[in-house]
Order: sequence, then structure tokens, then C-alpha cells
Amino acid sequence: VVDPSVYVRFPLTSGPLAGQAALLVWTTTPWTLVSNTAAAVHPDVTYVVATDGDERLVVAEPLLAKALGEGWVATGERFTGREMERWSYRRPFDLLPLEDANFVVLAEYVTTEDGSGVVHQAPAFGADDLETCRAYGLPVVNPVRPDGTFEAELPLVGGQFFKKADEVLVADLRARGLLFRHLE
Ligand code: VAL
Repeated sequence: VVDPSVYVRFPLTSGPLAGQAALLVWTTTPWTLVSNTAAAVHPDVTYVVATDGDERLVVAEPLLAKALGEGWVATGERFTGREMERWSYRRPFDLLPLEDANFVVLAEYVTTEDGSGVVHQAPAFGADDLETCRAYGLPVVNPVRPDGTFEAELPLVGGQFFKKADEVLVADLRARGLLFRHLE
């Protein structure tokens, strides 16, 4: 099984771009988006707002062309990761209770090698994510049971084997207009 490469919109709900732009977030593990608690940026990287003339997406400057492709240009608005700290966003899936979460956090391990420079955080499923999110007092959300299936009562993915859930989750993101790009 090859991991899918998925770019997702996280619409901003606080900060200077609230209601006007979304973070572009990259992940190869869509099933962990159910457990998203934060989005990490590098404090010293410059992030730009890019537009296709219609919508506005926030990505790391060095990854603009690679992540967005043709037809996207920088608007001139720029922020360092540090300036984006604590901007809140609407989480990709609203399947389980979660409070005081879903905001931008700073992490030194974020690179501009691939993806968008904005890293989806699921502390239950990544050591770096755990360390980063702990520093912000974020909870560890893990709806996957020891047998590898999602808790039965969850909408959409309940009872499904975690890796099997990628498909239904990506389809749901697409249906809600949150999927930017899906490479397999
Ligand atoms: N941060 C990782 C990712 O974006 C995992 C561990 C959630 O895929």
C-alpha cells in the first residue's frame, strides 16, 4: 500500500486572515486527520498568502510553486511562522469532542523540503507531534482501539480499520470542498 499524499484546507478562524484564507496542510496519513489538534509551522520560515484569483491559501514561501502548481501567485501578504502562532482554524473533522485546540503551533522540526510547510499535528500518532503539542497543553486524541479499528460510535469511520478509513475520509474532505489536492 502506497501512502496517499493529501493537501487539505484548514480555514482560518482567528488572526488577520480569519474568514479570508485557509492554511494549506499536507499529510500522508489522512486517517490521522480525525485526531488533529494543531497545525505546526516553523517560527523562522516566511509564509505567504497565495491566490488563484479566487481563493487564498497560506503556504511556506519556498514551497509555493511545488505545493500549489501553476496559476497561483503570492499576494504580497507575508508572515513569519512566529507571527502566526495561535491563529485558530476549523478542524478537518468534527467527529469527536475537542476543546481549546486547533490552532497554529511553532515547531523547529518543520521543514520546507516537501509538503506545504504547515504540518498537521496528531500527537497520538507522531513523536514530534506529541512533543510539540505537549508544550501547548494540547490533548492527545486517540480514537483508534488496540485492534486497529476506530471507536465504533464515531460517525463516518466507526469500526473501520484505521488505514482503510483513508478512502472515506478523503472522499468526505472532497465533498466538503476541503481537499485541495490528492496524489497517489
Ligand atoms: N504529523 C504527521 C503527518 O502529518 C502524523 C504523525 C500525524 O502525517
